[in-house]
Amino acid sequence: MTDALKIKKQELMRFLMQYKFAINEMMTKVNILKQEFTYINDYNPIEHVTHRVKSPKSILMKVEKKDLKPSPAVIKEHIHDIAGIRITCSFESDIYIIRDMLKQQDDITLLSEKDYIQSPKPNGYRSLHLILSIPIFMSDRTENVCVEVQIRTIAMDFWASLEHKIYYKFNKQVPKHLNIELTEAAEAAHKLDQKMEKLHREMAEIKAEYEEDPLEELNLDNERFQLPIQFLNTFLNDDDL
Ligand code: 0O2
Repeated sequence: MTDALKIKKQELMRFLMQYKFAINEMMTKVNILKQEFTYINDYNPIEHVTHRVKSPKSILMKVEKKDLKPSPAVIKEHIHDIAGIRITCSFESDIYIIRDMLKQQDDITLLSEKDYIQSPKPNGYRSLHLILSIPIFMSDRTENVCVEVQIRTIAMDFWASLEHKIYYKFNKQVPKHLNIELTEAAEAAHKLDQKMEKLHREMAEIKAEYEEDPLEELNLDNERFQLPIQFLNTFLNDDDL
């Protein structure tokens, strides 16, 4: 490899690293929100989280598709899903709670939002897409980096994964009857989400009525501690001051 190419490869690595760091920052935030929410509301709104940095090959394909000048500055300005995070929730209402929790963080800027839940795509695709910008503190500079966050339910994710496989299996030319069945399946997934949300609400009401948090016990990050009542009293006194 010539020296010039080596230098270019290093630059490319530094370019992609900002996206990796942006994902790391966002993942820390998501994990904190998840733990805090779980403590306050007594259930975990996030089933699982996946992330990826777009491959150089996929970035290049997007550059060509969008007819962009292949320079780092142009790519950074126009391609917003180089860093991608997908958050899968149990219930549709959780999606908007997580969106709001992310939006209100001081160092996060919401650049755009596409709500394919309120307005599904014609094929039935549902998901909430956010483009967020987050500052990354590098050794010699601060970079504001875009991260695409897709938030969806388990049912939406199940459907999207299968649809994605079918789409690529048929090289984007899906037979008509499969498209119709996929749209029907999306509708069934949506009905399931509505049913599960209703059950979840009913359960929450019952729980609020019958369950009490025992005072002498503390649950911190799934670890149970005995809580001496004297300690609790001390804490309350300090807090009152
Ligand atoms: P990958 O491999 O998932 O990253 P953009 O090209 O991003 O500037 P666009 O198309 O308006 O503009 O973006 P949009 O609508 O926000 O959707 C981008 C991503 O959402 C896709 O990424 C998919 O991950 C997902 N998505 C959107 N529509 C569908 C759909 O009909 N089915 C499935 N399964 N996923 C969808 P990429 O770049 O296509 O690929």
